[in-house]
Amino acid sequence: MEQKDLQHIANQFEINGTVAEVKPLGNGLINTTYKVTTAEADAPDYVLQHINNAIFPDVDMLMNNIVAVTTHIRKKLEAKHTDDIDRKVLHFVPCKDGKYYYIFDNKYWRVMVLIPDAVSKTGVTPEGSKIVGETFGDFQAMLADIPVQLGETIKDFHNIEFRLQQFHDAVKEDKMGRAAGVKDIIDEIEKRADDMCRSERLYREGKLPKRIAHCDTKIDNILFDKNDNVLCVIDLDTVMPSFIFSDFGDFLRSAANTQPEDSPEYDKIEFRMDIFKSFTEGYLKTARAFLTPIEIENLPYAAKLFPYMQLVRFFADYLNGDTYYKIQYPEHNLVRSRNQLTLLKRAEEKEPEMVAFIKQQLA
Ligand code: GN1
Ligand code: MG
Repeated sequence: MEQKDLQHIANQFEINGTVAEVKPLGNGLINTTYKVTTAEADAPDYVLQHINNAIFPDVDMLMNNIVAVTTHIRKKLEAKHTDDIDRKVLHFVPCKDGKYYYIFDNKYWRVMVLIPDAVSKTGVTPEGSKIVGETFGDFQAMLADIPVQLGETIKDFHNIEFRLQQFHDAVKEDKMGRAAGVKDIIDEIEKRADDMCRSERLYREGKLPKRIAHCDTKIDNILFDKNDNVLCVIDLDTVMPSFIFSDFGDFLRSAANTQPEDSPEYDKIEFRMDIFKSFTEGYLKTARAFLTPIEIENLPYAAKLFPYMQLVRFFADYLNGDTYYKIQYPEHNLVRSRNQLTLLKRAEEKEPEMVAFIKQQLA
């Protein structure tokens, strides 16, 4: 995209200062991001983002969610007299017409204030996992009493009954003729299906609430200052009503696996209890006050649900001919499926230890 178009887009938003330059920032896989530098030394710089409308079809809902969430968090921080609030919550900037996005060239764009001197981290350590647990527990806690109803930016994203329906359709259609060769995986999925739908059943019975979850819980989605203090949670596109299990389980699915999610070295896959323990300790510290006994009791279930759900999603995609997840070789989604199945089995073996650890934390 040309500099003059990028500057034109940036200028549709209510920014302070004069746009001097717009240049690429970071390397996100979903959205495309730019830094907007303003000419004046005392004016903030901004982040301009092209929103991936293929993954997030309802941009209106998406931005309504994000503005509701950031506004609510800001109020909470103000009530606590937190210092430096502008660095502790993202601040989105409206357009001159009041909307929080601008359409140019059939693409959706948004702007937020750049938080200066912030750094991000990647990788998994027990210390880092404890911070992730605390930070996302706090994020959920601040949103536990948000007064507005948010939308599901990806419908049924973490609904296991819906994911199993997609899997059953894929088996029935068997578009690629792959089902006969992978009966063992179909059986492994089927034999756990009933237990794994527990969350949706509890929800229907009114025993399990949906709250606001981030749904992409990882250390990469936290900004830190230069002294390693947490500033804020970022990447709010998947923030939506869900079970708290979404953040708890999906973090462990990726962080507690000793192998990458597409490694074919299944015998090297372990479910890391050191990560489980430090993450859970951090999470309970900030989330405990609002969690119900049923939510707490089902945290080990959540640690199994997410490898299971990802198995179901990768495997359905394999049967459908690999239309959702990008693949590098024909059996890639099958390898991912076997990897997640192995992780699930390793997590199942650790369940008694998880239960004991949580009990000890609450004592
Ligand atoms: C996708 O794009 P990425 O890697 O952040 C997927 C997640 C899966 C993950 C598995 C919108 O996330 O739900 O857990 O792949 N995101 C979407 O690798 O489907
Ligand atoms: Mg992501």
